[in-house]
Amino acid sequence: MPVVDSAWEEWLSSNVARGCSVDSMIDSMVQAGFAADAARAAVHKAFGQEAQDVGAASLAATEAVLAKTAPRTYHYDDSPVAAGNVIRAHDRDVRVLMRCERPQVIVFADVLSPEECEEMIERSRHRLKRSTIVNPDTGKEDVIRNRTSEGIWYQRGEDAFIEKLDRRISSLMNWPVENGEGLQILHYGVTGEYRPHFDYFPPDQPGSAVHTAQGGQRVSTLVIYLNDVPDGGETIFPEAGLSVAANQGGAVYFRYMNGQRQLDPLTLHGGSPVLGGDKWIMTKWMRERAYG
Ligand code: PD2
Ligand code: ZN
Repeated sequence: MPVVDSAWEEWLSSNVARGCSVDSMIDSMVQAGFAADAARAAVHKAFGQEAQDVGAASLAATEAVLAKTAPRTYHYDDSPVAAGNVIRAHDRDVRVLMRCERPQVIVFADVLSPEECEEMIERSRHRLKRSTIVNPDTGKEDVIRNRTSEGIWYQRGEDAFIEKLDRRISSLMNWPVENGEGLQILHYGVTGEYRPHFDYFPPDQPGSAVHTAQGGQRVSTLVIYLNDVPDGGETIFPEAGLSVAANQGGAVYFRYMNGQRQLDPLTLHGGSPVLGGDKWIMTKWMRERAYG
């Protein structure tokens, strides 16, 4: 049976920081061979540690009360994204391919040019950090099963190129650039996947208050595809029965927090396994307020 060694500690803290749910993390550890009790204890410890670090327990309690008193049915108010078939986004015209109202999902083409996609990939290729663990029983490297990818973050406006993309994305999402987290690049190889999850921080989980202390809750996401994935790798919304294919320069937008601070459970989503080739994405998460 595996033990919580330094690789697992790192996995735990990075998944807490990434906003993964308690249940999904326990599930992944059990699938990797941990006993359920041991997995539960390790995950709760990881969340507890973060909450203590910023003294956020009272914030967690407040968020939990808000979640209980909020109306149960998510109200679909108007999305901030502009109407029309083509949206002028800062320096570029972006085509709308599909809009879904419940959940609020929009598929775009041409958010980035092929050259911009290639540049992002080349800049990132050598800076990726692999998400692997060493299996103490076999000594082999095991991939983390709910998120088999490797990634890297860029600071908002870190150079002129990144700043241009931050501005374009902010204009497209019609949300202030200051409310955006830094861009994240993820790379998946064959079989790589990202199991279904919410991008928002579940209010009833103690670890969430740590993440919302700065900038508030996440409100919307834009996932941009940096390459054509030959087979598999779609972004899926299982509760809505939606699937978006990865086409270079295209993107999927989804909004999960409305003006009343309700969160939309229909935005459960994942990256389905890559079956051929590889997959590169760039993700922007927007917050309620200025972030960072
Ligand atoms: O790779 C994807 O399609 C994907 C799926 C779900 C990315 C994310 N979530 C994300 O970056 O949050
Ligand atoms: Zn996601």
